[in-house]
Amino acid sequence: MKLVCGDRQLDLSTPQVMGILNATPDSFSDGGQFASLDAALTHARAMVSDGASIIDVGGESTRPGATPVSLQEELDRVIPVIEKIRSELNVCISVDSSSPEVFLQAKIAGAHMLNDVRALQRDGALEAAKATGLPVCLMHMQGSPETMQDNPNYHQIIDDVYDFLSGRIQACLDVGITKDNLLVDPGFGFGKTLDDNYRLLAKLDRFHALNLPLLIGLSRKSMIAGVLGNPAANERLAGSLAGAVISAMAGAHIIRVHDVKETADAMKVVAATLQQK
Ligand code: 9MG
Repeated sequence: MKLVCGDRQLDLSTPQVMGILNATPDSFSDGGQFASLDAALTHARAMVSDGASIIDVGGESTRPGATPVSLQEELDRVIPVIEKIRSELNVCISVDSSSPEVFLQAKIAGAHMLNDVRALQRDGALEAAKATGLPVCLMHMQGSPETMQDNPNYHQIIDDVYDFLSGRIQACLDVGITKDNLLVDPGFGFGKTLDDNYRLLAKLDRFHALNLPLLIGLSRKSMIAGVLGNPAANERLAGSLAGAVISAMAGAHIIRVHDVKETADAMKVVAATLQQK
């Protein structure tokens, strides 16, 4: 399976690692804009050298309880980082955003792919995504980051997430986005209880019926912490690797992570195993 991302192609026949690059002010502390840009580039370069084939650049925190940023703030955070990575590194760049204007400007800046945790539900998002011609990952979220963990509630988690993704795929097809430009993601941690998350993980293979590449992100999330006695974020590596391996063995194509080197090593073991199936 291949994914065409602008002028690049991603080979999805083995699980690919997407490295997380948060272009938020607290992520690259602060000797001014150029120091932050250099720090972002240094981080991106390290992730590429550690085995990431995609760098996901985001300027809005979507953690539970996070408050939204303005469009201008988001643009100011992500666009220079995308331009810098595009000019210096040979890697697929994804932009983690839900804003139509960010999609359009990110494409001009050199992004290869869109990653939308709101699955193109904002006004104008479907049309803007179509205009970019870039592949887009449609993620499931119940509610919004501000309140999504208050009281997650499903009739049947697997069917509900599946039906939501089916609906968003259809909405994309209706505006003329082609199926070969879509990926799906069940959205671990986005409006889900601990049980919901593990039910989704256990049944991940159900989502292959959508016939699209599957992206998953569970790195360092509360679903990992929740079964480990709530260690700090930087103490969740082993649990995150377990989740990545379970997902890739169930056929996930792209794994979105903080710890690229360790995950890339784990994915080599998964790939060697899957090759023998
Ligand atoms: C931006 N972001 C945070 N978590 C994510 C996840 O699980 N999947 C995707 N696609 N994006 C995410």
